Amino acid sequence: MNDRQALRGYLDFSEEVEAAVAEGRPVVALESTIISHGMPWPRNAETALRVEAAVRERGATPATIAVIGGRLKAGLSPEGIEKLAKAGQSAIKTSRRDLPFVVADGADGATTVAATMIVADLAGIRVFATGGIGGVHRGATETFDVSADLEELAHTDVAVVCAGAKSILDLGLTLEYLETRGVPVVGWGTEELPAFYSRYSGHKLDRRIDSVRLLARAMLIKWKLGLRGGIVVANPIPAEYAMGKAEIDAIIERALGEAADLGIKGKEITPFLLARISELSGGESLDSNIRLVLNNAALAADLAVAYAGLLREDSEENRP
Ligand code: PSU
Ligand code: MN
Repeated sequence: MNDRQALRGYLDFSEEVEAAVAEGRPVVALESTIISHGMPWPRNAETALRVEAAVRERGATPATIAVIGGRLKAGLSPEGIEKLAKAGQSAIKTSRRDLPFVVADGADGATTVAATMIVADLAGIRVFATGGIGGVHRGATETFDVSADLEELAHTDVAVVCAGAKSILDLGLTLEYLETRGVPVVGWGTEELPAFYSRYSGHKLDRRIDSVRLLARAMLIKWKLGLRGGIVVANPIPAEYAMGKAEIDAIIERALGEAADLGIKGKEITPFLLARISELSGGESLDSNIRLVLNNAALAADLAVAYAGLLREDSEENRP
């Protein structure tokens, strides 16, 4: 039994994703915690479907990733999306440590960036789009709260297109951690790490990239050299949808204060903050959030197209 057959015991491909992967056509993985825990019903379901459409529009196949009835899914049906979207915070937020248990229980799980990377990798998908990644939380020097997303980026071969990370995190420490673990963080058309709702964070990046072809080449080279791990592609929110820094900072501070007062920690903290920020900003942050995810999906699709093209050229060149 080869690896792919062994995987069949746990992983289901949607028909379109299976065909695209088999034929070497571009595929973009999409996460599902952003659906259940990142946005309120019904805009979460609407957005998930729009994001899939945005990927298709640019010539790639979307593979929304989740666990349904204990099966890993690479490519979720609209019913699957709706199920997780309606479940909201009661869906199991599934990161690396949770994955085997959600499968063993035959349960439904919404996959985080870390778990989505794992399933994408198993499915042979190298490009993934989301909103924001997890990172080093503020106060982590006391709490040790560092998202498993960062460890996953250190060893799983998937490029993650995101709008940076929310400043609920300590963005400076997040960059330091990624540097230590050898994870490239590149700015798409920017020298600065974007801060999700805002195009700017004040943290300079080491590398700006303006060409998907170059980025795809770097991915190919990294993995050919056996330099395992992901790449963070930080894509700033389009200026017209960005929020004012003072406004969003005040909301984030308030949400962080409430979380501290309530003693919220562990896997609950990020979903709590996401939901409070959305409530406190009266929907404006939700609009920005949706726009930036669509923007990331389009870039990820372009990157997947470029990467698939390079892989094809590469295999033709190396044909005996
Ligand atoms: N940050 C966001 N939106 C999100 C998340 C983080 O701006 O939806 C979700 C992602 O699924 C991410 C997870 O992988 O939260 C990180 O959770 P934790 O910090 O518990 O690792
Ligand atoms: Mn955490």
